[in-house]
Amino acid sequence: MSSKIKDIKAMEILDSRGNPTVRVFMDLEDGTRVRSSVPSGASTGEYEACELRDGDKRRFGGKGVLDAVKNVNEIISPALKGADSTEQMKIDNLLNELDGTENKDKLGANAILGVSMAATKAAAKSHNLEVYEYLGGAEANRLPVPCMNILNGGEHADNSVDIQEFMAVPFGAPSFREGLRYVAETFHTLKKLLKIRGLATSVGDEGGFAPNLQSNEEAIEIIIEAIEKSGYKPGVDISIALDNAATSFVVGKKGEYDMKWSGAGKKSTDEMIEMSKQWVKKYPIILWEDPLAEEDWEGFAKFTKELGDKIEVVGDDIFVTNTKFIQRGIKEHTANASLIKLNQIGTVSETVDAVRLCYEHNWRAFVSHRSGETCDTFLADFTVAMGTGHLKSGSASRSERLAKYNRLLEIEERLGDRAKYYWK
Ligand code: 2PG
Ligand code: MG
Repeated sequence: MSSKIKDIKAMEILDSRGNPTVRVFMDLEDGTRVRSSVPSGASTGEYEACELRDGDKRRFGGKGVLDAVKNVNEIISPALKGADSTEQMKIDNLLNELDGTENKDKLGANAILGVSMAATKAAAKSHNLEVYEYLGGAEANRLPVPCMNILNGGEHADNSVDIQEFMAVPFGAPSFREGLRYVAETFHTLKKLLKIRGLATSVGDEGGFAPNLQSNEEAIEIIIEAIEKSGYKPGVDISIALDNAATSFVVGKKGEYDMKWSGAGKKSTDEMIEMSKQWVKKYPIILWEDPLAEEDWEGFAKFTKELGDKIEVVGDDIFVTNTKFIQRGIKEHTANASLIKLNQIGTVSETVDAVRLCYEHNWRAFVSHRSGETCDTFLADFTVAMGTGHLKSGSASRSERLAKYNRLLEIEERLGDRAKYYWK
């Protein structure tokens, strides 16, 4: 029986926002068949690998992915026929060679990633292994702390909150299962609290509530109340993580921010840092992602100098899971962690490289879904394989978010006594 690739086929499907995305089917000579689906971001970094969209306004407002599908079916599929699915690096290199551009502009990172993930899944299945076992080997036994995005703002919601994500982080729980319970309960309590105040309980793109609040601080305070009312201690059982996605606050020139949704108004880099320092003093914040914009490298370093010994400072748009930018960040002490999104860089091997680079320099790697998702659970297995210790996959609503958390429950159960759960 051979784990060689027999056929690859792609099709256009819809993601959780109803926008087109790529699904890839891979068949091996031994009869193995897998499929993988590619996610898509809204608050994207400028230097992310290219997400190829048709631009034909007559279909999905130009968001169709028929060109990417065609690239899989007509260029990638014939070139990869006969390649061994277990040779991940070789396959990913070949995909990059076929593309030939730095940012995967020709074939599209959505076409390339679909195939790259399918190869990992197919190789695992053909060897009767789970994806996390195949990718991570015998050491893959650490479950991530689920950073659950229970309140949405910024570009992920239509409300008066600037900060894109307010995450509940159950780092004090004894296991993944219990951690997930802690934050799911907090999510339900938060709903009750919002209802009592006459606020909306509709949800944003990642399944967190999206109420109109007076300020960003009010969002943090109501979450703290929800943690307490659920019977947990803020800062002991559950802490808070934020993603400003601050590139979306930028107005005019570098270092000028506008917290426009809440009306908090314009702020300089220094004022943003000052505000953050106050919040870290006042609230149980454990992690802060993209506190400043992707081009504000000096501001980021200043932020990390001020707060990096107290909290995890994560770069998302600024690093785009690209070792070139992470390397610069390490040199300039820009942050102390990188967000990890497979589709920002476009192949499994390059994503693994990004995680390894972080580890080599004592940085943390924070694995993330995208705001446009599918029910593909590759991310869950990838996180356990890499042993990153934390991931974010949205809230306790919307099945594309829960699919990853539920897969992690399965993995934890499979691991039994070997399963580990700790923050750092
Ligand atoms: C982020 C992500 C995921 P998007 O900013 O971290 O939460 O959002 O996928 O829209 O870039
Ligand atoms: Mg982000």
